[in-house]
Amino acid sequence: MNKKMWWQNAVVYQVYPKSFQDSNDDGIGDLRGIINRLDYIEKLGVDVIWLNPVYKTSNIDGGYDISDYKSINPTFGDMHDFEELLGKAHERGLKIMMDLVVNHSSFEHEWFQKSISSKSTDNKYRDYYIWRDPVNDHEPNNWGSFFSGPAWTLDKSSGQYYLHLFAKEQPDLNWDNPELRHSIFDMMNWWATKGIDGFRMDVISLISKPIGLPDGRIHGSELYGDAAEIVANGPHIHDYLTEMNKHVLKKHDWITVGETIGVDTKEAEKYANLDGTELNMVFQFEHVSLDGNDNPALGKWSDNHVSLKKLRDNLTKWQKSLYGKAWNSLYWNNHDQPRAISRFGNDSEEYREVSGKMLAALLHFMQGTPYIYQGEELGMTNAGFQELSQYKDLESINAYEELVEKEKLITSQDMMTYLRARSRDNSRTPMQWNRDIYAGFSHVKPWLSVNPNYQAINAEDELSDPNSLFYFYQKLIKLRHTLPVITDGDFNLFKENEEDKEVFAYTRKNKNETLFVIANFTSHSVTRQYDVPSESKLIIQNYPTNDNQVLKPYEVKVYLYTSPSTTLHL
Ligand code: TEU
Ligand code: CA
Repeated sequence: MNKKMWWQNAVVYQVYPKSFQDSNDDGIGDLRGIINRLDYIEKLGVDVIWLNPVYKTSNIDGGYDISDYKSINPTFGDMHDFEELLGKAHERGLKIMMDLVVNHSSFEHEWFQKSISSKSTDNKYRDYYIWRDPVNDHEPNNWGSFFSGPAWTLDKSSGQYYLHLFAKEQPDLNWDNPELRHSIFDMMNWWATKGIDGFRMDVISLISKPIGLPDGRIHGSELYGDAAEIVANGPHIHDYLTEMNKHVLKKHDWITVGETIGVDTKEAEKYANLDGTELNMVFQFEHVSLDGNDNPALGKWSDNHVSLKKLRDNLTKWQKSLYGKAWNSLYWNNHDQPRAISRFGNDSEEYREVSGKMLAALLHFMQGTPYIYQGEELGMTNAGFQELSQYKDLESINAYEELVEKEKLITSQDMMTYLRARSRDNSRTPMQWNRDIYAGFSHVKPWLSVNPNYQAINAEDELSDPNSLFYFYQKLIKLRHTLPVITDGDFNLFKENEEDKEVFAYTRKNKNETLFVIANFTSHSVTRQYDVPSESKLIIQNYPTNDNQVLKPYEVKVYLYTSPSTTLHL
């Protein structure tokens, strides 16, 4: 694959349907709501909408527990609504990428219902999931679930345990069974006939389990072993994805992105290789795992702030390692991560907008396909919940129970602080459309509280302000579509920037053009010596004025100039 693929020049907008727009006043977002907001998404200028799961679900984990891969969650609408959404998106030149959740299904899925019904060898569905006998009257191994508690649940009637890396209502599918794999490939091709434009593949790095299912490492005072690090990138992962590519992906001009927990740059080179034998790109987790708790037993639960050096080193590593070999995805946040401005910028009234613009520019001038999570383009912030009862996400609720009540590892007050910093609900609060009650998301009380700051942060106000964050994103997207160097240029940290604690600066360069991006990560002014050719154009900035060599709080400036000639003049 040498020519540029369409998705290398694309920008993706992520829609979490439950929180985007309610059209029928039940307090829950739906497909009709998305249809009604297509003008808004089109105006932003993105190319692709990634829809979080819209399938029939048991509703345990925000739709990531699918009970029927071929039907639509009735709370969101029906298949006609879906087809209408797809058709109307296509009319506007917007593509739709669906979520593919096939590491596990819901326990209510027909396959699991048949699987659990009997362990007889005539029951071919038994082997669609991962069943094991108890070991010394206990779970088959020490693995913990991502959502607290053990990763195994006993089925009393057969006396065997089934594996679930997530909730017990999300049993893991057995990818070592070829018939299961082909059932999934058929289902993917069935969606292809509907005309969808690709898949985001949920925890796809976890589908090939290690042989013998050995115990995981126990970190600190944790109760369970770490399954993720030994399950990720299992023995057959690349065989299974190559097979999927052959039976499904290579037949379609799709965008595909694997959500890949536990993937480093070496592994990413395989998943997202430029020969196109597996996936187009992956979501790596490194840059969103740098601010975890110093106590490994607490994992992601912390309110630490990552140092600029660590963040810059990590992003630089991904930019440089994948260059010419594989393709990056670029993201600051999504439905599982806290809001970017609250985490990496500054969500105070004074600096919210300017730091949001700085983060946006820094990411959007890197190489890869950028993902914008709904509300990011408005500068939405973390939820700020004060009560445990405001949280709806099972990960948060279970973690509180396990860490505060059961293990007594931390105080309730500390956990509330950590939830405010890291709960997945921070990004799931309803989209802020306007100043009406419930922010224009619904006319009734939404399923999750609206962030009270919707009076100050909402789409309607930003659409009427030419200097808003919304239009800044719109401009970044336009620049990506028009300046090839953003897609194909190489990446280099600005000289001697490796140790800088305040400034992140880099160049992108191809044979014609060079970009110079310089950003102040702090809330004070700094000065730096940098020279750009006198004919350089300042193509985007987040302050109305530019003082040479000075960077105001969270200031970002991006210069474009002709690449210095590399030919020798004798
Ligand atoms: O996420 C995988 C996953 O492990 C993380 O979301 C994890 O929960 C996060 O890093 C916080 O600790 C995917 C989906 O994106 C997520 O919404 C699902 O809950 C999960 O898989 C199970 O399907
Ligand atoms: Ca609704």
